[in-house]
Amino acid sequence: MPEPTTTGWYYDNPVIPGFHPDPSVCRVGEDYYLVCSSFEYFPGVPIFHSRDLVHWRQIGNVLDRPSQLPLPPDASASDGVYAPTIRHHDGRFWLITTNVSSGGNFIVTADEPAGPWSDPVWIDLPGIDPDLAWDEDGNCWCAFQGVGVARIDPETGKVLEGPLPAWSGTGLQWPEAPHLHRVGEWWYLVIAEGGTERGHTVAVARARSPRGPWEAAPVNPVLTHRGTDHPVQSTGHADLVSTPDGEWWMVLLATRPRGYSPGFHVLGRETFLTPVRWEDGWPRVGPVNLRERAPGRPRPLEEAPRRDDFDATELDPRWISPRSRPDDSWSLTRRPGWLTLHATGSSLDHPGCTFVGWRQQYPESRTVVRLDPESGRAGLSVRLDEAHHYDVEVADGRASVIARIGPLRQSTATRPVPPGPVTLAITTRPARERPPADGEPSGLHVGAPDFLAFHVGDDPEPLAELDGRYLSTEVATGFTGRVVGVYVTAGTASFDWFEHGPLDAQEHS
Ligand code: 6LW
Repeated sequence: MPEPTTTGWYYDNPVIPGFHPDPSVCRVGEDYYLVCSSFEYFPGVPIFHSRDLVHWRQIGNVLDRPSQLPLPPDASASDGVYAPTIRHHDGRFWLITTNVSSGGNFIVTADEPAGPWSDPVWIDLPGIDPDLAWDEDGNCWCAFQGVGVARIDPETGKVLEGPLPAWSGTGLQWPEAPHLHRVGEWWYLVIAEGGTERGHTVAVARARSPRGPWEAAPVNPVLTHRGTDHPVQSTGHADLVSTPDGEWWMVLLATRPRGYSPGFHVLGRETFLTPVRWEDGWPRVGPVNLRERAPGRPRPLEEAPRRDDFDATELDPRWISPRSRPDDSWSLTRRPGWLTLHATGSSLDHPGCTFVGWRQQYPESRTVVRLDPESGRAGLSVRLDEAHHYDVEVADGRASVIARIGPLRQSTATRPVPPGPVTLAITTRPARERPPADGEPSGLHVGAPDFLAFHVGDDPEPLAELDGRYLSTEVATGFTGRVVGVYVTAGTASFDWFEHGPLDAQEHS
């Protein structure tokens, strides 16, 4: 909760921590709505609501039916749904995005942001990162990676004019993430350049019409942290929004790398908020700080609970699964008050395994679950993808910690557990808080972004501790971030409750 000071209210960035990249935002009256990319996860495109741009609560997922999100069962990690754009026009919500695994660019619409959203209208336009904007004559314009602009019929997906080449940035790699905004007499084209890694930038051009001609800002990029020692890195992929008072703000993605050179970011690309200053008709932004002055007086929403007791009949929208979540793989009714999972695959190393999880949202975190393994093999896992995950699991009266790193898979520790329900926990801590273990080279120890400790039952000693760098984007590659969740790889198992929160704010249950 931000504290007022003599100079105003302040908030902490990122405003939506964890794997929430490529944010797009729109305002309807005093309400803001924001969406992010979701890649190979189902349901797809998380949607958030806020009344102050700072406090966001997830109200659903835009793509929550398989008919909206066709994904091949073996879609690669970080394929699937890329950067969406959300807009409100003519009393409806419009969302455009790309399924890079199946079908390309498409639009879905809804009367209410929490859904239901329509089935896709597919659009015959190339590339990724599509945008939507309407001009005063009611024409709908779609800008996309490259950057091109086409006039489309958003109801049918037909291209009516173009695509016309627009502005391709200043010459850096990957001109992408375009968003068109009408501000006064000008159309502003906000793009990202330089790639989504440390060289990421935001650049701007403007024109009198979406058809151009485009004039680049006198100083581009308008935002970058490249080459700095700022704790926030990779700033880019931005969208703009104005408040009812006429202030402008930018949402963008950025990372928080830690550990020794080259640094490792483990929570994926996160959503940050930063004020926009207009100077001589051009937006100026940054640096993007971990603590910023808030837009007006905060109007917090009710916070989402950090614990799920599985007392509902539907899964909370935070639960995501790689590629699909077949109806027969999970149940909240078979054993009321418990989440039951049935195995659909025999290993987390391959697509098709039963796993439901939350994005890891706190760098220093604690995740706890109460598991009844019943007759199954089940546990708690932190995953980047099939080739990068750490698991603590129970089967046949034993608890084990398993590390899968690239082509290597190892069971690192094991101990007996009594029959019946058992509590499993995973904590993530900064490396500095963990002295090197006996015989461990200290250089290795300081290089880690964090350490993960795996606990079984009431034992205060972890069953194993593992270096977090192997569950980072720099090692695993791709566009996602850590997801922590429950799984079953044989038979059936049930979970009584699940908690995920900051390390120091949680109580044991
Ligand atoms: C996204 C592109 C990008 O489509 O990464 O950071 C891609 N920007 O704009 C995947 O998130």
